[in-house]
Amino acid sequence: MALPLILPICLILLFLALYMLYQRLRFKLPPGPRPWPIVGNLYDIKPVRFRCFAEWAQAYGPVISVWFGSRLNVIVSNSELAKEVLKENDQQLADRHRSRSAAKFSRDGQDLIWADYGPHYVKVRKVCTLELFTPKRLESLRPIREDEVTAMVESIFKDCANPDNDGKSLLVKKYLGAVAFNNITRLAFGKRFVNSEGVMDEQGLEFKAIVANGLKLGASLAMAEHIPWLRWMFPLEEEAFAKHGARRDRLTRAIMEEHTQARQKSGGAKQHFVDALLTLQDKYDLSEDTIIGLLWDMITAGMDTTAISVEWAMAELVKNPRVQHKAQEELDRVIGFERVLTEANFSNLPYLQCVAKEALRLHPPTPLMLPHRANANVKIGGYDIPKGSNVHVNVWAVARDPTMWKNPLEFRPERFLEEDVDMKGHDFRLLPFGAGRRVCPGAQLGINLVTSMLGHLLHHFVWTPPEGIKPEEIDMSENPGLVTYMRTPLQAMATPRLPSHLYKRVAVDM
Ligand code: HEM
Ligand SMILES: *[C@@H]1O[C@H](CO)[C@@H](O)[C@H](O)[C@H]1NC(C)=O
Ligand SMILES: CC(=O)N[C@H]1CO[C@H](CO)[C@@H](O)[C@@H]1O
Repeated sequence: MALPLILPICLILLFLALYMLYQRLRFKLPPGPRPWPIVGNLYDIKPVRFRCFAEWAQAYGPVISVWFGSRLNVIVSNSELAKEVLKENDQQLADRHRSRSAAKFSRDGQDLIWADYGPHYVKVRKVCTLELFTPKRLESLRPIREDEVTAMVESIFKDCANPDNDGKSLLVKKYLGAVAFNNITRLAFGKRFVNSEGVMDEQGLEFKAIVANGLKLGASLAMAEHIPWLRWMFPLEEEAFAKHGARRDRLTRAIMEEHTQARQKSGGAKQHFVDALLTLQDKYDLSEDTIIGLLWDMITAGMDTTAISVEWAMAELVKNPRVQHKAQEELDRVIGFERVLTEANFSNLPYLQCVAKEALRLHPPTPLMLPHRANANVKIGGYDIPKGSNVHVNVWAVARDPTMWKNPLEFRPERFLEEDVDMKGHDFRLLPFGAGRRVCPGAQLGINLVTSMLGHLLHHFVWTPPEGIKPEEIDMSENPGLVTYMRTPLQAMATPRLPSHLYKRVAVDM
């Protein structure tokens, strides 16, 4: 039966094998593990990719080739090469590789995160830096962040005080995820989908379902993703993608419509991203697809990254009581026992800032950043990187490089008091937000959120391991994925340490 089918498949296979061979002969590619025909190194890569790539870098050197199917991926693992990628060759390496799901969700890069470098990208990035992430707007949205962080404190306090929870530890992630969800959706959409009793409304449920469904769709493709000629076998997925997109657009349009009506009624625009984008639509010539894409970029890029960073930081603080006490001493000295901290106090809390930085050094939430793609042939570390290859910087490995860092595996925030190291893309030893043209536009917002959540958690509570667990027994291994959760979500005991009237949410209505 299948003869007419087998022949073209064989031809395609042959073509792919020859193509890989051609690239390997024509170019001086970085060294790496030996690829298999068709699948390349896909079956050699261990699930926690950045650890696997760091091991290979030990064996083959700081720049390696890894084949995902027939596509070349280059991973660099030291600060010198990170600089070559993100500074010297920044412009040639500023395109994005879009996985199939990313391509679908972003309508082939009509948003920011998944857009290739070009006029559209430059325009949208300008909207971000000149309009959305300005210090002024971030400052005006600060009450929302403080509302959400104090709501988190209140909800932990209630759970601690509940006699049913006596002697039980808390699942830390639950609280962090809620803040992140509410905070970011509120900054972006200007909506709180949860009422004061913690009950989520219909739009909120729809919203959550869309986020969860997106993750599921994104994860379902691993095989067909890298071996394009297999895709015809999965027609159902195409339909699922289309449905998902339509559902997302419907919800977003409804929210946008609410804002437009509110604006017409009140005559003034609010500070939320959705209002900003709608009022700037004409000035920057933004399509509706782009506005929807941008709003969802903020949700996907901002939500998990901040919650994950705080969870890792809390795990380190439970493991290192010395650091926790020192941070609490600073909070007591600067803020005292009669007030709660605000973002205005950060500048007087240098040690707290170092704790956040040290956590982002050891546990960057996107250890391989996002995949950059070469739009021209370039040279990195003396090797050829052909146009169309993907380039990753293993920022996790760079920040643990023993030739750059003293005792790199030790959680010691003091290192940043001794030597101030920038983490927003100016110092290539520490790149949790990337660097160059594609650097994270939400870096300052992310740092504020992480520092604020950590500060409140430490000022209000003492954190200890669950009963019967020693600090050194906490599992610090990572879950596989583009963003790196803890494999075993952190469980910890929280003991209040301030007068009880300070555990009230500071609600704002905006
Ligand atoms: C601790 C928190 C965060 C970390 C560690 C982080 C890290 C990163 C990294 C590594 C990249 C990729 C850079 C590259 O490809 O070179 C990125 C991109 C991005 N981030 Fe963040 N991020 C955080 C929070 C946020 C927040 C709160 C927002 C917005 C609400 C945000 C919005 C974005 C966007 C839109 C991009 C795409 C930029 C582009 O492609 O040009 N991020 N982030
Ligand atoms: C903390 O910030 C508040 C304003 O939010 C300010 O009144 C107070 O003086 C600050 N305290 C310190 C020590 O910075
Ligand atoms: C629901 C809401 O708008 N605010 C939440 C912010 O995050 C904390 C974290 O637990 C929740 O308790 C709040 O309800």
